[in-house]
Amino acid sequence: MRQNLKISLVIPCYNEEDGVREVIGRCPPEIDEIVVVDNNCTDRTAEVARSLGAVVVSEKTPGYGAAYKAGMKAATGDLIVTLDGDGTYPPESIPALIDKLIEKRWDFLSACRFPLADKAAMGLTNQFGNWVLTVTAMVLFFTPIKDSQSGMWVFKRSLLEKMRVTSDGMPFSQEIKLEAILRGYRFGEEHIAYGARIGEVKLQKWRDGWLNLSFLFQKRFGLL
Ligand SMILES: Nc1nc2c(ncn2[C@@H]2O[C@H](COP(=O)(O)OP(=O)(O)OP(=O)(O)O)[C@@H](O)[C@H]2O)c(=O)[nH]1
Ligand SMILES: [Mg+2]
Repeated sequence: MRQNLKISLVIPCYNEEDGVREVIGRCPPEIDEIVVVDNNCTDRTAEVARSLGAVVVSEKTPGYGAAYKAGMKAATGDLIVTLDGDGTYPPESIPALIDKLIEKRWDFLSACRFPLADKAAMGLTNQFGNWVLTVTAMVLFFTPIKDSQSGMWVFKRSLLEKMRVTSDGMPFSQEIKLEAILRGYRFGEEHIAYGARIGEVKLQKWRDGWLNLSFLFQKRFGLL
């Protein structure tokens, strides 16, 4: 509990047995429920997560968005917090982010990775890709945003009733933020320290970057 609210943490995982062990180990006591989504893992992600007290949801449809849809359906908290199962986002910052959401009366907080606390945590092509996607989102949707691709959010679970988030893949991340903004929810960003990844890279940067970019145009022009 934090601010008298029940807190659910949802972690999508595709083969993150080492990462998820570290992430759960770093979770502060304020988190009431940890939902780990096993997205066709072929390693011991599910066993590790269960042994550390997480609820494990199995999702067969591949993809980051499909994993999140299943995990959010299973979450029961008043607030949903998300991050990757790879140790890049700081679980230690969750209580402070919740306090910020309440203090600012926001409905949706997105943790902003830029400027990078650790320059080595993200390659230059990924930094450039993030910049292109964020600027495109700003221009197409006339909205200020600093990090459209961040995977760490804190939001009221009740928002899920109104938001229409469709993507099963990586575009889910920008889509959920744009949905929050376009539906008129109070949206804000707060800086966090982003670190280097544990385990193998899953993102296919050129393919996923292109899919994310074309998704923005499809959403803007009502083609979804
Ligand atoms: N890429 C990818 N990630 C998935 C999938 N299903 C679940 N995930 C998890 O979603 C989270 C985000 O994916 P990442 O591969 O870390 O993507 P990223 O953070 O943009 O890229 P890097 O951390 O730099 O590799 C991780 O915890 C993944 O394990 C999937 O089908 N594809
Ligand atoms: Mg990651």
